[in-house]
Amino acid sequence: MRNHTIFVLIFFLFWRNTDALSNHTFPSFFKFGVATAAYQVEGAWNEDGKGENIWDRLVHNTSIVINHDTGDVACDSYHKYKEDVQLLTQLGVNFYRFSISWSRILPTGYPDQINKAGVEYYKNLINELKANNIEPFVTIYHWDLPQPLQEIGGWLNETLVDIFAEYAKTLFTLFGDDVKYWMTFNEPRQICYEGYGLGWKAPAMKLLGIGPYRCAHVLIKSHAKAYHIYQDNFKEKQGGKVGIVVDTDWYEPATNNPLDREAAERTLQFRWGWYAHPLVHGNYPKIMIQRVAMRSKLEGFEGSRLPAFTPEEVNYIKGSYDFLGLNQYASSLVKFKPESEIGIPSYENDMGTLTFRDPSWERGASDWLYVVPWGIGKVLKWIKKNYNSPEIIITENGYSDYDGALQDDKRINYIQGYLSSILEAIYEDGVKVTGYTAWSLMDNFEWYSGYREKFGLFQVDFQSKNRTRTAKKSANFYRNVIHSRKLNNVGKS
Ligand code: GBH
Repeated sequence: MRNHTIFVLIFFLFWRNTDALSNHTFPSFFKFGVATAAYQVEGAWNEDGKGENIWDRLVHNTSIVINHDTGDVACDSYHKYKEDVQLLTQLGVNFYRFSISWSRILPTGYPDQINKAGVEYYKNLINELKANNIEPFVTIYHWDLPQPLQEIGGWLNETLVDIFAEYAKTLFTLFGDDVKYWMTFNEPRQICYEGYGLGWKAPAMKLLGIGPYRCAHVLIKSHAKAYHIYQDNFKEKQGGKVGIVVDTDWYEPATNNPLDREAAERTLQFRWGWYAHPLVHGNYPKIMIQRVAMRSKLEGFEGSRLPAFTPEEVNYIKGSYDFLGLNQYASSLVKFKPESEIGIPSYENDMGTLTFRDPSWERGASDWLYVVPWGIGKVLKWIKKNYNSPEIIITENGYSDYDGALQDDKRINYIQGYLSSILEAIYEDGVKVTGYTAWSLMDNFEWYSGYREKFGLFQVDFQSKNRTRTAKKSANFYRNVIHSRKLNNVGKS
């Protein structure tokens, strides 16, 4: 652990290692992994004492998900985790990023009942990983809130701060001897904007200009509290790291016009800065505080729709991370937009920019997944510059298709292009990227897109009871990258 940190430090003192770049070789401390999330792969939604969560509720009670697909069985990883670990050893990954299902451990959401079978499942998974020399990277919350906590308002209720902290503490206590990388939240923007703003994801609330900010406020405080609990009670003994996972597109100004450039920067602030700025600098980005206050006032609100942190909270939140996780898939172009009329409060109008995609960019199956390898390099440089050059782990990156074909050359090109851009950011710009995670180990339940969009390195046969897994060509490709620690054929596509 210590050695690793010192090595990373020394490396970045001498980062102008252009030989390594021309060889396309990854630094020796750089780790490779793959990711999944509990609701997307586990299945067993009501087995062995697991409680109901907001995704169980959403798939069973609404028609939001395509084809009425559900995660009831998904990849059946709850029963097939040993097989999953075999796939991981085939790839030769250094770590596996998975999430823990809150309601499998605490069926009511509260720590009054601990579900033994749930604890055992994750102990078994972790033991199996360690027996195969694979490090567990654990996401504490990947979108599946226990339903009883939704009944009291979910992430709009401030008491969730304490409840989440108790859940996190339970996990540190149960698994912290073996888990050294913790991520509190996966993509808070999706939780808050799509869950409490647009209503696309559970709990599917449409509270455009109100819900997302209140949710984010509670999440950020929850994150900070979990971080401090770890710092104060576990860090010394367990020696792990705690971070958060924030996603963003790269936002490229559509033209060189200063107005477009300001709009692109503002979009990054509303997207990545919304969460990273409080953690690194103690508060929301200035432009966000200004704009939400300005529009709130014109709309007739007493105060800003963006809640404010107290000075004590600012101190408590500032610096509450050991690393930042970055999920990065796509890019957008941004143009200046004239101020929209005052009407229904909305996050989009608070941001007040126009984002769109270059029609010449190649697209995956997901309507937002444009293939822009240089975008990830620009995001990394931008984070380095604006957020005190943090340790960054790429916690997700990947490509979707519809057919889940074994000959998935487009996925290979995608990963190769993005990895190449990451290498450049490390060697040419000194960005402290210490790991890369491919999304996903296998095809799985893609939220409102059900089983239609497939991201896996392994194909899953969802028609078979067995949920048979088969390696795609990309699994082979990724294995070779990990084994050689090198990118071959860069530039070819
Ligand atoms: C991640 O979400 C999730 O963590 C993971 O569970 C999921 O399976 C995976 O990626 C693949 O989707 O700017 O309005 O065009 C990433 C989801 C979806 C987040 C698109 C940003 C932007 C839509 N991303 N979204 S928009």
